[in-house]
Amino acid sequence: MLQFLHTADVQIGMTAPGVGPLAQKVQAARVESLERVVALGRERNADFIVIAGDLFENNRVSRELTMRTADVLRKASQPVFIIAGNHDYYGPSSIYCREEFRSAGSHVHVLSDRKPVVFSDLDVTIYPCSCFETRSPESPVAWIRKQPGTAYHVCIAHGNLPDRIAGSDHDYPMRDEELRGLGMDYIALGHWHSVYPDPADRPDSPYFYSGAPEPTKFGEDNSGYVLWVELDTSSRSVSTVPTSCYQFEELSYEIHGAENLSAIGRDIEAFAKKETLLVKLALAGVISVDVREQLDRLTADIARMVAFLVVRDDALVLAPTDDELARFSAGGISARLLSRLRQRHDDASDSERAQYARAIALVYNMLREPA
Ligand SMILES: [Mn+2]
Repeated sequence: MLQFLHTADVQIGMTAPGVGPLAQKVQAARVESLERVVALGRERNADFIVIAGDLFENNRVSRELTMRTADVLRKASQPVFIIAGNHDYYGPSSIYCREEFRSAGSHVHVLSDRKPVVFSDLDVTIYPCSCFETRSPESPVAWIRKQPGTAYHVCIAHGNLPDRIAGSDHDYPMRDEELRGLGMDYIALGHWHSVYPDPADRPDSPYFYSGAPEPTKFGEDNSGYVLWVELDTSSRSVSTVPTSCYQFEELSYEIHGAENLSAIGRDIEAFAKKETLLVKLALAGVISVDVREQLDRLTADIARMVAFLVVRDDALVLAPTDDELARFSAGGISARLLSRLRQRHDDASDSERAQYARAIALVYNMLREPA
């Protein structure tokens, strides 16, 4: 029986653009996610921990952060097997050659050579496939020939499956059938930030991406997990364990009236942990000035509730109602301008309507500003 944790793409040192004042905390959460993986290893009495590349964002991560990472790994109570990914690729300037990283200790194995490594006390042969540059058109697993000698065989690789993502032929491509043909008990992959495949759906897959233990941005599905693997000579089980601190949610709404606003409020309310929730609201539709004002109050409330909020409203256009237009003196030039723009808007072709809606919003906002 062999049991271990599989993680990858911790991307320590990555800057978190687009999350404003939260950037530092989101950055710190990446090291904290590694701490949780190490703690899980201890709790579950893992035989080892696999880090399948891109532990670091690049080879220029600060000395301080490198030392902090080494410190976390030093506390692991079992061997840690690391390969270099395409971000922290192995070479003379590798972060893994630096003194501050080496302080992690001798149980932390950076498996930089592409050759089988036997850990006889665990009865396992590891086939590590480190990266040596940022991109490569060659398969990182092409060199592997399964060798006899141990009960278990585990491959660790970092790259892409071009059969699933077209145009990724230069990111260390690996073919599905190539991976199947290796005869491994488990292939631990890194590079994708999402768990793939879902072990609940495809428990017999020869390979798995663990995804990043902490999400890196909006729009990343199934990120924030580590995989727990149990191998027996006749069976295998793979399951996900949540490790993330922050949750990135991208929500889209079509808004036409106040009734759509309450749906947004309800959806946000439904999230259990708002203090670690980052929300991107993508809004589209045509709304009156009154609805716009209600929306602004709602988003201000949401911003106070969650860790971070960004509102994308380029596709949301303002169309003042007749009553709203009447707030301007009848027959005055502003009312005439607005009503003509609205007439143009109503008569315009589909492709031109949006520009008139934007013009109305712009003029309306300028007119209602105090002089
Ligand atoms: Mn990568």
